[in-house]
Amino acid sequence: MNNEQYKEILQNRLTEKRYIHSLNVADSAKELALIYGCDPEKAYTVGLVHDCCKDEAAGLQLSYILENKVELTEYEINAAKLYHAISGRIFAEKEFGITDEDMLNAIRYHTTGRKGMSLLEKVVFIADFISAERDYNGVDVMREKAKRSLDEAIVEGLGFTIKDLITRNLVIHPDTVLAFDDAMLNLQKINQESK
Ligand code: DGI
Ligand code: FE
Ligand code: FE
Repeated sequence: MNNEQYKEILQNRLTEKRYIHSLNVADSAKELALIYGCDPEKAYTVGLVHDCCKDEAAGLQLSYILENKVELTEYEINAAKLYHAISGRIFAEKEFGITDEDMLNAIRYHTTGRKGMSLLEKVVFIADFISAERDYNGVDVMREKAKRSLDEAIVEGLGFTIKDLITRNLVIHPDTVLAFDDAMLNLQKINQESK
């Protein structure tokens, strides 16, 4: 299947708002891929499909995940917002025919991030924060950091997410913490070298 076919399916699966978000994340991911040197076409496609299950009811996503023999950890079961990354990865493989492991991982980890993310995973993770329609307080800083360093942008973005989760009394997934620390350690290594 090609991007045009994905778009047709997504337009039917997603609200208009989320469909526009998906097109914008695809554009941002391609732009970042060109800056940081990973495959721009893979980045565009992953950006396009990354939220393919997000507008499905949580209960349906959960049964789809379990039907496909994916086990949820205790950190995931009560965090319905995390389901769409897991169900989306399954859908992308089964319905979109995507087989590239790196692309599938970029979908799977686009919400939490994880330790040791590939370049493509980082690019998609950050593209989701800076897509054209995003207008939260601090999006300009995120856009600047995204151009300068993916690790800096990850620390900024996850710092924002983690603070927000704490304020809302929600479970912070271990992958979220590990992604933050991993990016922070990378930055500290770079700072040490320049001392
Ligand atoms: O799907 P999008 O809205 O474009 O963005 P996303 O996939 O990054 O999802 C953001 C949501 O995920 C937001 O409501 C916060 C939630 N989230 C991200 N990391 C964690 C989390 N929720 C919990 N409980 N724990 C996390 O670690
Ligand atoms: Fe998402
Ligand atoms: Fe998204």
